Amino acid sequence: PRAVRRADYRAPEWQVPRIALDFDLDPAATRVRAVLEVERSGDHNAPLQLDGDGLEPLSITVDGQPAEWQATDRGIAIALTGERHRVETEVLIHPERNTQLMGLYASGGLLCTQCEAEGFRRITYFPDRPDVLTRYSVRMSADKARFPVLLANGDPVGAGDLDGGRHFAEWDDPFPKPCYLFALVAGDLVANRDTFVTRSGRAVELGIWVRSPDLAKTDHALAALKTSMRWDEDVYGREYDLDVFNIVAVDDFNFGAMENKGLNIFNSRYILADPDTATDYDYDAVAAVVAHEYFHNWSGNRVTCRDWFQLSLKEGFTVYRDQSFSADQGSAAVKRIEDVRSLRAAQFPEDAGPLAHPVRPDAYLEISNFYTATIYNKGAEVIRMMATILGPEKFRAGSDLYFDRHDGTAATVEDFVCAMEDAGGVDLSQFRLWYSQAGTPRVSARLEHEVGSGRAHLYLRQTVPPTPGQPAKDPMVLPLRLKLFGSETASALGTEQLVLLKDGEAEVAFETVTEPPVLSINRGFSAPVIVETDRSAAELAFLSAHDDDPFARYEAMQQLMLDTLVAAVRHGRADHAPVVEAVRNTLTDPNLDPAFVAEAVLLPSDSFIGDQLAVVDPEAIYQAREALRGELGRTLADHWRTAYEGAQDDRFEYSPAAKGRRRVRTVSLGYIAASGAADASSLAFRQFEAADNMSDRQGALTTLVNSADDEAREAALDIFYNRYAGNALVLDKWFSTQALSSRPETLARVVELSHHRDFTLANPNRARSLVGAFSVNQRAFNAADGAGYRFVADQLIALDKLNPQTAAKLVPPLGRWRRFDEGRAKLMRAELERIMRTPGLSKDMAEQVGKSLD
Ligand code: B3K
Ligand code: ZN
Repeated sequence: PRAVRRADYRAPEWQVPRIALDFDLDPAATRVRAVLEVERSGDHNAPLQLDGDGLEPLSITVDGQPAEWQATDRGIAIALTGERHRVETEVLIHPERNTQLMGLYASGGLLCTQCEAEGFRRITYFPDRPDVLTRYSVRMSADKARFPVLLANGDPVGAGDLDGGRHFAEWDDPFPKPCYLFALVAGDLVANRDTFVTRSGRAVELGIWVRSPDLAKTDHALAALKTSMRWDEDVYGREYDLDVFNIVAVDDFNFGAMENKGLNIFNSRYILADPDTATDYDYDAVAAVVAHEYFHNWSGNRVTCRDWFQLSLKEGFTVYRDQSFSADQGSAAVKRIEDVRSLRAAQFPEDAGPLAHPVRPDAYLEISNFYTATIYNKGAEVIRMMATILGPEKFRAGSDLYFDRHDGTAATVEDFVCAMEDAGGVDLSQFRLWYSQAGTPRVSARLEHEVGSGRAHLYLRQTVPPTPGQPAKDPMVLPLRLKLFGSETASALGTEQLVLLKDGEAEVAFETVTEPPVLSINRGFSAPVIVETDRSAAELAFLSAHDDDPFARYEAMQQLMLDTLVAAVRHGRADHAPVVEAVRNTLTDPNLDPAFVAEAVLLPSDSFIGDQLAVVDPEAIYQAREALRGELGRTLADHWRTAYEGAQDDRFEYSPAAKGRRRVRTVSLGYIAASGAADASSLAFRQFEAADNMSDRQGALTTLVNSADDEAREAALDIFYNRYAGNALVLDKWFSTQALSSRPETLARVVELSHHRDFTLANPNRARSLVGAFSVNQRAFNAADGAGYRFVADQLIALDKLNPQTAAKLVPPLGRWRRFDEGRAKLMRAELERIMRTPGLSKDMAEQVGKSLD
């Protein structure tokens, strides 16, 4: 396969101002008729190139006459003589055979589409690139009994009955859009409906469409939708623009959801929620994804991307917008902690490994592989830094300017940065390196205090590590929020400063530092960097108790835990006392929000500990972490009990405070179990049985699944399985909880589960719940004999035949071989090589595996 390069971008030679699509829907064979009005763009003789993938052409005409067309490596080419033509094609496609879930496919009795990034070419011949903007009118006909509901983008304009038990519907989308935003859904669906009145007084009909048994689980999503619509008006001045906004939930979906104009299609896991089946984490994720897709209506749809290298233009910005939205709905501090935790879990390793790429990549083989944590989450951090540098008013002015200038067009990352510069009156030339240089910058910070003069000096230094194709880097602009605290009075020494570190090295001077200062740096995680300081355990403990930025407080505690755990892995033992005391302090501080406490007392994950080490030793890391957990559990036993009992509610309530209490309960239960208390498993079992909500139930199940009490563990798993048999989303939890278990028999269990009658690779959620979850279980996946690697490779080879996109997403854990000892590295490479040799390997997998081996 040939790489697509950003530098090769050429504007389209033909535009398609209008298309009329006519679908004769049938799961086995659907006939698609397309009438394209095409228009020559500029002075050239190039033929019209239409993409097509797996289409069976029935007829192709130009201006009513059979066309002269050639098959090309990516579709067809038609030589045209005039400025404007009417090109008509008719093709046959087979939704039921579509296991890739790209294009038009069948899921649980529905027919639905997924076109981003390049699925539209699997539906009809079309220039499948985001800079071709077209007005769509769509007609669908289908069997009325099987498919009573027919939805598409835009507004409904007609419907009626046809002969033979069929019916039709017509939809019109007045907004020109790229074909990746096209969607249709046909099926037996019911809607949870409501009306939203925009701030200019237009009424919008909202509908969340599901199969009828799921209707009761849609209230949360609907409420989140209305909250997001209002929020985007209030915070960004963006109003909704069509008369209807529909969301459909489907069970088989390659990722979270899709922002098709006026017709979002969702993985059902990000719509359906009720207390019995969804955890608090699920509730939050539903609201965040609903908001994210809704926000795309402006950041993505009204202003779209010129080419796929600009993907972060819509994704980074929209993630930033959904993060800000979620922060406004509950605890902003806890939200920031969660976002940074997932950045560190997914993006930092990506940026440090063989798949590292800039936020605006330069080349790809398969664009689907670039829907990454770097494009999304690092992209959001880049937007956040611009917001920090500009301040809220100028940032808002910049976003207004961006939307004004580029509404109705396909824009670039450069356009966004220019709008920020123009509205903010700032020069972001050097800042642009965040888009072109990959790798996580490292900052070292050393603070020196001169007791006599009352001066302090902060010495900062930055380095950006080499990444594939980028051996040498320039210094970047790092906005570092920092503050000093006096270690004697425990109060702030001056106000917070925003330092823009632009050079390799810099020095910041502080006056009237009258007592020994402690450095609080990168507060709020103002820059997505790794900070190295020489702060002692005592200083970190001090900050964890006294810093007035909650994120910085959390961060100090994490650093203290990390230093302790890394020392334990390196030397086989470490002084646990400072961590124990800091956790005690946090647990007993009556002024802290319980939700914050629950986050702050959690130890860093096995894999984040691994990221700090030159060579990951999964077994030693696991032992060190368990030892510290046990020590915390035993030494603070009474506190965990008090916290556990104090956080008990009589009945489920969905509020930030109640969520915080549930979180404290489950975290405390985990520590009680880690302490080895004799009653731990009966306590967990009681919580498991008494729970009136999934957070408590799954929290208890996780504790039991990790426990050595075979009887309790197996009983809980059986009860859980039987209670939720038939509920796919909850069974996913049953699979993933076992795949994430720290029990020594996890690998054997996972292999057994891969033969379970409820296991299938055909459903992406299910595949991820077992294979995806297992491959991030650092200890089990990295079993020294390579059996974990072999299992995952076997599954990926099988999955690639069905669904390359979902398979390729699961490659990165195997690509981490450089981080391990020689024995494991060899075993991992052997599995990657075996995958690479598989006949008929997809382009998706070839790219991911090939890069992972390099
Ligand atoms: N834009 C879609 C993602 C499409 C992924 C295609 N491989 C969902 C989102 O980010 O909102
Ligand atoms: Zn998105």
